[in-house]
Amino acid sequence: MGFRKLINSKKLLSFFAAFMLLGTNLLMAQTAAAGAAQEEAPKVDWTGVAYYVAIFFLICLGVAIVGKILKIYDLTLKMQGKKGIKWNSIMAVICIIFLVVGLYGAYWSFTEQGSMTLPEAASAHGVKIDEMFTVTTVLTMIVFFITQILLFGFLFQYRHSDKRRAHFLPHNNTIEKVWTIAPAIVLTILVVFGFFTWQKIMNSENLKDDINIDVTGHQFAWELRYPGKDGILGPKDFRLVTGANNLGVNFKKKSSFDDLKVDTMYLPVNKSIRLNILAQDVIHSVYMPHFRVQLNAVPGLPTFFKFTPTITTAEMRTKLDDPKFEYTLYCNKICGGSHYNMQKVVRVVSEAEYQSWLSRQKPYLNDALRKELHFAAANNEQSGASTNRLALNN
Ligand SMILES: [Cu+2]
Repeated sequence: MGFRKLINSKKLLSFFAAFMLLGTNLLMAQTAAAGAAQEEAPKVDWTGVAYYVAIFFLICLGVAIVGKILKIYDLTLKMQGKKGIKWNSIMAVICIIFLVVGLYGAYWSFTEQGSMTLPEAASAHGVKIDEMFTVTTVLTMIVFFITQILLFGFLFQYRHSDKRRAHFLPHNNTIEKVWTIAPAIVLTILVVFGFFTWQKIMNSENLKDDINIDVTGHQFAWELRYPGKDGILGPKDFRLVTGANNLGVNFKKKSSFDDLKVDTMYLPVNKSIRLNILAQDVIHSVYMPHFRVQLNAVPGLPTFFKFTPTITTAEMRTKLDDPKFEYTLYCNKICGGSHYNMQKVVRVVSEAEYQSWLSRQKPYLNDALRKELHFAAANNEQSGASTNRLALNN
């Protein structure tokens, strides 16, 4: 029983939690300081988690002390036969202050942080996603403002008064029905609206003029593979992955020979792009915020996303008045320590620029790979496909 009491003790648990928090914070601070020590004299950074926790506890202590003083003052008033402090009125006023400050906070976050939202969608389906987002935000904001004003307004208006008696309302079917059915209808409309939009976006038909691009994630980079002149990406097999052939492209198949390895993702404007999304180790996520594209890359579960870029990089630079603007492909699953490294520049260009860029790209089948695979045509670039027979190690 003694032990049970011990583990149920709230004080002890709170102390343990505070201790863990401080300990972790100190440990993190030390690691950071150790890294910094090599370059310059270690600086003690007091603005860690523990600093804010301490400030919070101090504020709580301050509030508790003021509360106690008021309580004593209240008791002395009563002992002198006077009327005590009107706590209900104080609470009601605090509620109104909370409402006004809170509403101003919501307004402030819209006006201040609102400028941090993404620029206009640069893809055809992105416009629909933005519309959906706007409708949902407007609807929820209307509900938010009405409910908050009613909630705190009622708290103020109907605070305790000796002249008024509260009505006991144990159950009311009409009210229950209204607050169950009304949100259910609104949510159903939103979900159905979203479902149809998603169905339109997820066009699963593999059209001939789609540009197929393989995006493979591994810790910590994205690998991009474009089809060559034949427009077909060669097959891949994880058993063929080696240092040089890190995607495991099957070079027994002819369609693999002209595949291209690229660094920057170039996309022709107004063309349907099909991203084949793959992962080699852990779950990554293809995230291209400007095109409103995001899909997980799961090992062993190849998937794809089709979209059509509509605004070129140059046009976007003029629109944003930012000559250095680049579209980017990120990983937005925290997939490990260097996850932040998983970024690729995406450039949307005209068809002509795209073709000229494509002609300058290097084939995936480079010299090192030819050597590794004992490729017959290692020293003969001119040889046709017939001599491109492979003698794999196995
Ligand atoms: Cu990742």
